[in-house]
Amino acid sequence: MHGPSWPLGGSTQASALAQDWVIFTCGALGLAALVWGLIIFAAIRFRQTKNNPEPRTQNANNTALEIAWTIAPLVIVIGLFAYTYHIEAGVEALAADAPVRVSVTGFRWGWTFAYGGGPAITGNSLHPPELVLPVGETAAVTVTSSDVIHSFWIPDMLFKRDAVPGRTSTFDLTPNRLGTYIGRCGEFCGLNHALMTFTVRVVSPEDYARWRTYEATQ
Ligand SMILES: [Cu+2]
Repeated sequence: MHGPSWPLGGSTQASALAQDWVIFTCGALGLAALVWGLIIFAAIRFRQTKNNPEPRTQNANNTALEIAWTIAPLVIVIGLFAYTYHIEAGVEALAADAPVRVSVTGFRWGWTFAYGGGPAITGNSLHPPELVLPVGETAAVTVTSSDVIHSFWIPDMLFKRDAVPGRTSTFDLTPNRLGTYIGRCGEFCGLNHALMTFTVRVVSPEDYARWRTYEATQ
């Protein structure tokens, strides 16, 4: 069972999002090193000593520097925005012919996973349901709710989508690691919100086909 961890992600979409996260984090660390480095350098280099009793000359302005430190952050922000936009466009893209189709319905307090032309798995807070997906295959997921707003959330897949009554929201999920993942409701929806869990079991395509056949006979 994978709990919250270093965000490797469990799907191709999550890997793309994790990559974005790493770029933001490395960028922030690089910038922090520059700022802290300059502060520490200035504090040591220009500190008051016996040989340097007076403060150095203070410069009121430096136009070239001011232009540089206005443009540099703008360039960084625009770059991060463009890169994130590119990543999210890929994450939000829908495959035309996803081999797996699942309709997710949230309700107080549980979930139903209905497979296109196949079984519908329902569970509640006492018996959380399990979503079974084949590894390496794209699942087209539609999310809705039958009462109040819930949110379909698999923390390790780095993805959350609101389940809004009267609306259907669609996204693709392509699991790329075998295992069992914890799922939760990510939107406070009432008394048993915290118990509104589910699991996602990512299996081989062969095991998935066997599971579908087994469910069909139940
Ligand atoms: Cu909920």
